[in-house]
Amino acid sequence: MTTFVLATANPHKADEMRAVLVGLDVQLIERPVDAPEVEETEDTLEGNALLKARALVEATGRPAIADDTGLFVEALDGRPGVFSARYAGENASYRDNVEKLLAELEGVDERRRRAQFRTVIAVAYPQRDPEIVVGTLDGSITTAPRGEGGFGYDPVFEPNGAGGRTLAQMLPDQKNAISHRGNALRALALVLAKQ
Ligand code: ITT
Repeated sequence: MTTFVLATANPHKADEMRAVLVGLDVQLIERPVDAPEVEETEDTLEGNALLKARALVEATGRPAIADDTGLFVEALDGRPGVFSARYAGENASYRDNVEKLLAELEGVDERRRRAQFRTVIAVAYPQRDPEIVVGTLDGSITTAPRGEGGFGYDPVFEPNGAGGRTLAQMLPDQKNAISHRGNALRALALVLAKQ
């Protein structure tokens, strides 16, 4: 059984990763509390996922799994994209980011509120080349937040074909079954199964 360290400092992400990878013959361990913080200095999700995974390999000597996710909104030319965590400023809360997004989309009609969540997962190893997988989810941005579940932009993201519910109005398993992160993790499971 291979042990991987989860590079994420975001407990919501870690929970979703564990839930989707539960059937695999791998052990997932939490990021050590004293692991150095990684500045996300790259301008792509791939670049930042690799930075985070490689930093954890360096800190722990073990294979590491990192996720970098962005929300790409059509009417905003793909913003907030790779800057989704810091959209409303360096220490912005989820609520600040959601409010900024709704303000920027004020008056934008439904068709132009199309958006995509994209997750890139990088696995880095001490002695071999990294693996990269991608997962996406298409949907649109609502005009007001709805639902208490999930995290981040979930209350304003309505996936296509989800009966009008936002991701925050779904149970964790329902979100994981269709989400960007769930899709990336299922692709990762296939890659790990071949190793
Ligand atoms: P780590 O870098 O420690 O993994 P992070 O929260 O900083 O955690 P990202 O750099 O990938 O993660 O930032 C992406 C932001 O996008 C995150 O802060 C959330 O606001 C949002 N986000 C990521 N995944 C999401 C999801 O499944 N649903 C809603 N919002 C999400």
